[in-house]
Amino acid sequence: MSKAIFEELKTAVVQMDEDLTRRVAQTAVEQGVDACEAVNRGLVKGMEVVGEKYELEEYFIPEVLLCSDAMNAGIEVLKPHIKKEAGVTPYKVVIGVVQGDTHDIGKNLVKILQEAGGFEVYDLGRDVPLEQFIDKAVEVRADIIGMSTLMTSTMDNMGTVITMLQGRDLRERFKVLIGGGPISQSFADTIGADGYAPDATSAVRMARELVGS
Ligand code: B1M
Repeated sequence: MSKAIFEELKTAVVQMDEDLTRRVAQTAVEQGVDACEAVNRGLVKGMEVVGEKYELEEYFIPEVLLCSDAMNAGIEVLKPHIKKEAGVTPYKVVIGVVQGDTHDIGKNLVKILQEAGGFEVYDLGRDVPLEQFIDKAVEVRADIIGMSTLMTSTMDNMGTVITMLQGRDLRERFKVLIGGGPISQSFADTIGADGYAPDATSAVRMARELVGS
């Protein structure tokens, strides 16, 4: 049963159908389908197909934007039903998409799942000036700085933030977690990040590991 709903969510995103995505998400909620799974196995899978179509030049920017609107409509319905972990220490994460990059769909998913996982998340948004990651982390006494990027042209900005942390003698104060399409464990090792996660679910797991919770 859940499998069919996941497939319908995926198709609705690929078909750019905001209303249908919202309706299927609502059905998922009514049928007691796990909301987190509906996001990961339905909506995200749909966006993956959209990414492939974009690369094959079957879809262009207007279509991609309509698909992401459909995905966001589904998330709006499902988000209040994502199970929150109660009673965990509220570790703080400052998260954002690095300067030069406006892709924020993945970062938004990471934020939602980290919040559900009990973290207090400060979202800086997208195209974030690099100093802001550090200034905000200092201001809120964050435990983790989380950076996302989808573009090869902006991934080096993550290393720049780490260099800036070292320059301000703050490197030991924050754990640095990174992710996004072109990011890999070996890139994380190269720039000296503390953790890398390939998807939103593992971003929660990795954040926990980094703070030892
Ligand atoms: Co753009 N885009 N795009 N785009 N876009 C890509 C990324 C691209 C790979 C497509 C391609 O050409 N093959 C390419 C980058 C190429 C490269 O650098 N090598 C690209 C380009 C070039 C561009 C423009 C420059 C196009 C142009 O204008 N000529 C432009 C960028 C402008 C800018 O930012 N300066 C652009 C614009 C756009 C849209 C506006 C149309 C739209 C973005 C809408 C939005 O985000 N609000 C868009 C989209 C949607 C895509 C694709 C098709 C899909 C990305 C996506 O949302 N995936 C993408 C192609 C692709 O990925 N196959 C493409 C779904 C999302 C759930 O996955 O973001 O990977 P993802 O997030 C995952 C994981 O990566 C991970 O968890 C998430 C959830 O599981 N993760 C983290 C992400 N952040 C993390 C942080 C963590 C941990 C895990 O810790 C902190």
